[in-house]
Amino acid sequence: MTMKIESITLHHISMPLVAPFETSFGRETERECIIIEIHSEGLVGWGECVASYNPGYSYETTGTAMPTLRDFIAPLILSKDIKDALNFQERMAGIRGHHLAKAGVEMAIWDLLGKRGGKSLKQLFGGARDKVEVGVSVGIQESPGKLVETVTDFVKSGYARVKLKIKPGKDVTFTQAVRAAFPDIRLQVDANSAYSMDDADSLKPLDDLNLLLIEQPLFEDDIWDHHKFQAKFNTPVCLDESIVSPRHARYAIEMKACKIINIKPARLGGLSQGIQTHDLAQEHNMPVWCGGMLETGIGRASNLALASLPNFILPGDVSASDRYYTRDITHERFVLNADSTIDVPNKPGLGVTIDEDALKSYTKTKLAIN
Ligand code: OSB
Ligand code: MG
Repeated sequence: MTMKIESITLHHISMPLVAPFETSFGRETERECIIIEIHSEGLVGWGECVASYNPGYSYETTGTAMPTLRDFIAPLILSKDIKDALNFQERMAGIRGHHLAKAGVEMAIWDLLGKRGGKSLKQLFGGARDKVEVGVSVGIQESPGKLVETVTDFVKSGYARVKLKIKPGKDVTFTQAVRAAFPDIRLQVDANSAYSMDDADSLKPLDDLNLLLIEQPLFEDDIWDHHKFQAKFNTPVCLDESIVSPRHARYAIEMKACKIINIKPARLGGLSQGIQTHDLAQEHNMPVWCGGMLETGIGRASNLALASLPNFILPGDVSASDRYYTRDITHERFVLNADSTIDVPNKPGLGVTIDEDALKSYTKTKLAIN
């Protein structure tokens, strides 16, 4: 069977979030991304490039991903027979970086592979569960009181694990307030690289709050200082930004820079790279969990399939659709079960169908390449 790529269409979209989302690198009220539509031999595959409008999380933006996809990635696969994700990765070897752009295309290829073979992504990956444990990532709030209120709403709606975004000045007292209000909840924090080693002592009170983990306290390209940070803390350090390939995961493991890894397949360069990182961590008895990038239903379906793998031991940042969007671009909406889980899609490919009217209404630019 062949899988000749006939056309690639890029949909640069912007969707209003149900509530603003603030991290140490900025505040978003709209979420931008690029939806990738690939036609091949009578089938349509969909993918999501999670680059956002500014380079706060990653150097890639929707603005850099559009020409990278058009001028460099698409020409390497158009009219070609793409056998599988590894064959796609081999073709990308000459393009340095741009993982978010590559990952969006790889996702669409997986969707096509699944649809062609009548298998869900979970089946293709060898997933071990039909539902995955999830939590909610709570943006920075103006005061500890406001944060406790916001967390209370999420706990009431059923989230059994809460992640708090922190930044200098809005860290220890904010986290202490939530811990005091919820003595038993599974709680963790994410700094998105807002600190340096000089701040480690001021963050030390976090070590008394029984947190699951402290995510990416230091620079986005650092591994070694995270080793020094981890040595000072009992709470496990979890790396997000710093792990940009399975190779970086190995560096972090060998350097003892973290005890947990946040897997975002996009940051690693694609779902295949996420799976490799999962397998490597598993060999070293290091738990992983699935991070999120405020995905649409397309990327959410992909994350759920990935998180069905056995070493995704901690709950993922894969919340229900209504936590992000009033109207999504997939007909399917993901709902939170009473046990703080979300069902893994089980239809062929990603297992979602596109609401073309919604997609059109959010589109800023559409570019067909063939
Ligand atoms: O660091 O995990 C992060 C969103 C955008 C960029 C970076 C991060 C996040 C989140 C959101 O935490 C997680 C979600 O999709 O719910
Ligand atoms: Mg993070």
